[in-house]
Amino acid sequence: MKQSPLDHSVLTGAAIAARIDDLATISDDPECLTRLTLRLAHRKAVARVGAWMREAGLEVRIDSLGTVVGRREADRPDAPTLLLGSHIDTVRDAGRYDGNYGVIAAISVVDELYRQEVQLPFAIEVLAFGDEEGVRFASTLTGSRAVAGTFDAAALDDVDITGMTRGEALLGFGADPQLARSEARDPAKTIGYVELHIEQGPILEARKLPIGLVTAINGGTRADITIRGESGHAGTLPMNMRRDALVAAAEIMLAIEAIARGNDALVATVGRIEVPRGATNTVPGSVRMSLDVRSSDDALRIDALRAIGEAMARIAESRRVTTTMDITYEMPATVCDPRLMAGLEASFNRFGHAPFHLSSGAGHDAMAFRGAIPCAMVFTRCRGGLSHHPDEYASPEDMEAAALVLHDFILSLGAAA
Ligand code: HGY
Ligand code: MN
Ligand code: MN
Repeated sequence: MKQSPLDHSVLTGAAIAARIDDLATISDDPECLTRLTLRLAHRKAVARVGAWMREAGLEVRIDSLGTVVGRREADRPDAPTLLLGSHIDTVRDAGRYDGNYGVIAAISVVDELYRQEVQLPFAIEVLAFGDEEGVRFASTLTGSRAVAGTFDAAALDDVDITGMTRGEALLGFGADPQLARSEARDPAKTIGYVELHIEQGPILEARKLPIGLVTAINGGTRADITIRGESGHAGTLPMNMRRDALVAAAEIMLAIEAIARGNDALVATVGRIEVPRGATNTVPGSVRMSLDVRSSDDALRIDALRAIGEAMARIAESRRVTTTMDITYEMPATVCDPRLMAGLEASFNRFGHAPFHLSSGAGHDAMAFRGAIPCAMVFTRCRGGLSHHPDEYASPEDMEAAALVLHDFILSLGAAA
């Protein structure tokens, strides 16, 4: 517990980087950073982040979806609340900054307010969501959707590769998903949600800018594709008699790539493919693969999904296989709130940063607030644009720059109230 508000400041790039490195030691995999939602490493990270929140003077609780909620009261009753935060779950073999930076930076900002004994006319909540990546379960953003009031209980029936449902995993985590609806914040009493995040792309680095202001977050669709042909003996089945599901999948993947290459505002990825019960000497009879399609333009994304469906039908017919596509996640593009952006832009200017605007190709918890609570994001430069990769890196200087902007934004919000 902090001895006195005059302790050393943690609102520095070095202190943020040190905590990111500390949190990165908490992994489900001893070989690399993997922290999937509701697994043991997530539980340990919740404890570590909760301790840092308490040191920052926050009242800490774990909500019914496993989100760590650190709350700082206003200097008056019945005040609105400003939401800050990001996520602490990761992909497999992840970088350590994606999500974790935004949570740690928000804690550093609130810790500085506590150290400075700043009183504000609004409450602040720092939220460490634990289900942004959607790796363990098909759907995602359950924690942020619950806070935004857009939670869909169907997500509790998602199953992981062991057959455990999300609902069971939540109960095992000590959370009670039946209370999810009670997590919704009242939009009338919520100023907005502001998230700091690494860019996960090459634009800020290419422009030699440390930070940028996000205008919109691209919409995305995720699906599971199944292709069924017929398995057979690799040595005896003539090529012209085969209904090889994996070769059909290869042709479908190339068709998906060609469709996405057709428009700069579109990206499509097959990130995962498996041949259930496959063997070297067996012609693959069935294939399961993932699909991830994104665009800043929702109509373009929907049109691309239609074109992918048509290509699958054409290839299925020519190769005498059958295909199915099950949509597991759909999120329209999210436009960031102009008023929050204007406030952040004023802070950019006060620190002499060009308020460069860019859209986000990556999805974020901020998307969950779309249409419910105003949201805004600030990006930091990301070396080589690399992310979802162990070499992901953001410099302490750039991470500090975004955190100082957030701190200034909060003080100016308080002064203007
Ligand atoms: O997939 C994404 O864009 C995010 O990193 N979950
Ligand atoms: Mn992220
Ligand atoms: Mn990510």
